[in-house]
Amino acid sequence: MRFDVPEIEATPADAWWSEAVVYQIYPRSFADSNADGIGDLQGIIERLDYLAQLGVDVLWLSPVYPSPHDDNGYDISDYQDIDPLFGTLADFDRLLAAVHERGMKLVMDLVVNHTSDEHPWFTASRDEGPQGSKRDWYIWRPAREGMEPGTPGAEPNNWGSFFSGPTWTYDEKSGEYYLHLFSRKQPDLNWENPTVRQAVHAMMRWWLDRGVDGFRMDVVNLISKTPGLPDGIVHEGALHGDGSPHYICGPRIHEYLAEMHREVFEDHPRRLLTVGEMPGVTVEEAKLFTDPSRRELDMVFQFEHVGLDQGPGGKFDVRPLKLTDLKASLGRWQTGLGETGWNSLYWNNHDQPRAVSRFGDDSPAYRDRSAKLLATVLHLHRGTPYVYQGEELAMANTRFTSIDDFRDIESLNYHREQTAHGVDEEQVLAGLRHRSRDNARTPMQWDTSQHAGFTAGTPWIAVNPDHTRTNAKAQLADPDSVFHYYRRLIALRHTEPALTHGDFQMLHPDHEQLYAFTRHDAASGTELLVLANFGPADLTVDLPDGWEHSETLIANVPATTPLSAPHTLRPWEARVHRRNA
Ligand code: ISL
Ligand code: CA
Repeated sequence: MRFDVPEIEATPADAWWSEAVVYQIYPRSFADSNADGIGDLQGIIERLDYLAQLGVDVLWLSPVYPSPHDDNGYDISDYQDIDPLFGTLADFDRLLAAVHERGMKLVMDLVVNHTSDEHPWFTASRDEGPQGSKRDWYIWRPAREGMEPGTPGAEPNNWGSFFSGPTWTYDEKSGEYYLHLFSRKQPDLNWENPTVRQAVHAMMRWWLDRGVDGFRMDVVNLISKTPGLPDGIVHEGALHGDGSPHYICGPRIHEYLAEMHREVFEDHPRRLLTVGEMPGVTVEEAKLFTDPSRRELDMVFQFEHVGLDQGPGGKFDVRPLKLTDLKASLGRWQTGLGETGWNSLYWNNHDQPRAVSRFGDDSPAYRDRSAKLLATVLHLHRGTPYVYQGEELAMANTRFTSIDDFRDIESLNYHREQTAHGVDEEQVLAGLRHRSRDNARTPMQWDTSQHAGFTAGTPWIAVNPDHTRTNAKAQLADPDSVFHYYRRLIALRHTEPALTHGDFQMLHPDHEQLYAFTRHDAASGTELLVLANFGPADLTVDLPDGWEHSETLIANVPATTPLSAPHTLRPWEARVHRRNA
């Protein structure tokens, strides 16, 4: 690995993070050291050897800043401290040092589309009224023309929030509304104001001076809004207007990110990692964001492949996924960012259902094998892979009996809004069981003990009862486990240049059960073939020419036979072959 490269590389494949695997920690659910039921920094420190053994290069921490936790820390009330729930700044410094000692890096979550409504910037903006010096740090508007302020429908526009309800909350004292794309406790910052941007840049430099290695930037493509904040279209069956065309990749987004690069990253002595989370971003936009010559971001999280199994009713309107759609989408991103730009690769995170339950088969027979298949497919794509805590164990969606089992504001608000509008509760719960973000947020499964070794107290959200079957302790002891399979895949990224540099070519794009592609690296003269059987039935495939005697690099079914033409793959079998080319 090449660390500490001071300049922007001509091609992303030359940057250190092109050979890196990132591991996402959701601190609240990772490891609790003091038995209060909530994961903390000391808990992470105690588990660092586990992560070093897995072999990941970078840790991304979901937010650990002071917060009222309306949205589990994505509502920040102080950007330059640690929430006492998680520890102290001194604990953070110890964590960072311990991460660096093990040769890993640490990336912080940067949440600057919005703050908490308890951040002093917002309380000043609200309480000092329209003439106050911080008023235009946020987005305040009067009621709609001719409407009585504070009455239903009087909001400045018709946008619906990500977390149900309107995006506006009325402040009686000043007689105006503030904008919040997420919860009412997450007011949007006004990025049009240069003082806001400077304050954000200064805060980022403060963390870099502390030694962090980069930022994952929360919904960073939403920070520029269309001037005038026009109404959105009201889609059939929707309760609010769709404001997204007016805030996704808005008019000044590239300007803001280029400015951030200049002000924060350009002169920094260390080469950092920056990844922008970007709902609704297109390949064309992503290419602009990640083109090294434009000096904006290193990579983005796109959302296309996690939206293919939803209907017109949105994320809780669950539809079956067609493998051909998944391949068409991921394949297009591979090609689109092949020459210029760089992909980040993920199946799940703290906002998505568990990968094995969504894209694989979490029945006992195929759970581990299909989890390994998903890992194989993802890690063999071109880009930087992200592993979400527990994914390396094949952690699955949990069982939710009633609404009382949920904790996430998105799920709770959705349930309240839908049932209030007369939607059948069973139908609402069915959607939530598949898609609630709480599926990803159940505690990390360390062992078979009562709360899976996560806490000696009462966990803030129930552990998945399947931890007696799926846990780190058992998997560390089993050389065929999902954990050890991930470890081998991660090691391959460090030793096999074709993973980083190879061109991507999709094979059989119209096949409904086979995910197959090649990676060709001219410089090292190697070619890789990936074959994955997405289903519980045997599958006989035609091989491309000349692969019969190739070497097996990795496979999820033990004692695999040599490749033959035609070749039969067993249920959920995935294998990678290598040859000189
Ligand atoms: O899960 C979603 C809501 O339907 C996503 O659209 C999610 O809100 C989106 O990915 C943005 O996520 C990020 O910002 C949110 C926060 O709740 C998420 O946890 C975070 O990852 C607001 O800060
Ligand atoms: Ca704790």
